[in-house]
Amino acid sequence: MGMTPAAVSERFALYRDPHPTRVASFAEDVRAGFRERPYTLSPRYFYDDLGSALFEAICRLPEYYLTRIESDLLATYGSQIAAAFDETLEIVELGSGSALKTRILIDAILARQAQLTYHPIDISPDALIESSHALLGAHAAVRIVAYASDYFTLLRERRLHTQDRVLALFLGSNVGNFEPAQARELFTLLASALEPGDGLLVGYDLKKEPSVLELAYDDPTGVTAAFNKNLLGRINRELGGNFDLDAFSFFARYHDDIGAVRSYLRADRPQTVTIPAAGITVELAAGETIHTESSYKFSQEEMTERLAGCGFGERRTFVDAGGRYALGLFVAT
Ligand code: AVI
Repeated sequence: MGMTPAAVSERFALYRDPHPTRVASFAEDVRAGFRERPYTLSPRYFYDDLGSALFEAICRLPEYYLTRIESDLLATYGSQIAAAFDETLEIVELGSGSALKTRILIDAILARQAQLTYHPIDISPDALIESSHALLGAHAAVRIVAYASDYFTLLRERRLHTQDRVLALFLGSNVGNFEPAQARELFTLLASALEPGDGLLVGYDLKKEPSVLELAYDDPTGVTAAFNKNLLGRINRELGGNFDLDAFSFFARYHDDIGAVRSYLRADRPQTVTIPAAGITVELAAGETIHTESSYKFSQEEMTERLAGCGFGERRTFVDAGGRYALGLFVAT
């Protein structure tokens, strides 16, 4: 990122953002979310250690089909995706996390070329180091150039160190957690950071019956409820709050007008909560809600049209037999 990588070995470089854009702190965001009604908390704060473990459990729930179908689609179509490009490929991944699913694609690409450079981008340097370590151990032919950064900043400042034809990955239906305007900004930035002919693979959840979507986001085992309530637990642990987690219920609703499942915590009785490190006291009426997340769903036509507006043409879209989830392969124009 305009500087020497912080961690270097022959096969691993880690660039840290030298001037990280100041991001609002947890306390500031919590204060902002309770400043006006309807109350909101940002889904960005789901993923502390406990929240990440709960998310992994969600990915294994029978009702949360997204992760499983995406892995199956990658396994089935990975070699066709790799074969869609004639040149040596490098992978750039937005929000790489543990990069487990990426390995399926890495294997498919390595069946066609001897070596591969993988560029994961993630806000957490620890997650990058851990996942890179595991990947390097498993793949002798992989070299990693990692970026610990917010990806808007990285793309805006054009700091990617790619050399060959790029296949950018935005998997896991992560696009669904962005408001439409933010998603447009991200894809437009990505298009201008790529060369014409570079690829983009987007994993997204398809629109379907609300009952299926609502079950995926409000599972009967209560794992997703615990995942959402952990936001309140995290406020208690880190900001000294006194939320009574038992006094809240969780629910998720599909909103047809915006095409998104919205998740909420609802106060079961009137309550007054103090959050000392945010310097606030929050009053909740019985039945009052806190919006915790939106998960947007798309038709194939909608995704193709949106990406066309950002500088990407559709090459091919892979959908499972049940028509539930899509992997869209696009090319920068
Ligand atoms: C990470 N993200 C794409 C998940 C989703 O489907 O919106 C987060 C999640 N929330 C509840 N279940 C899963």
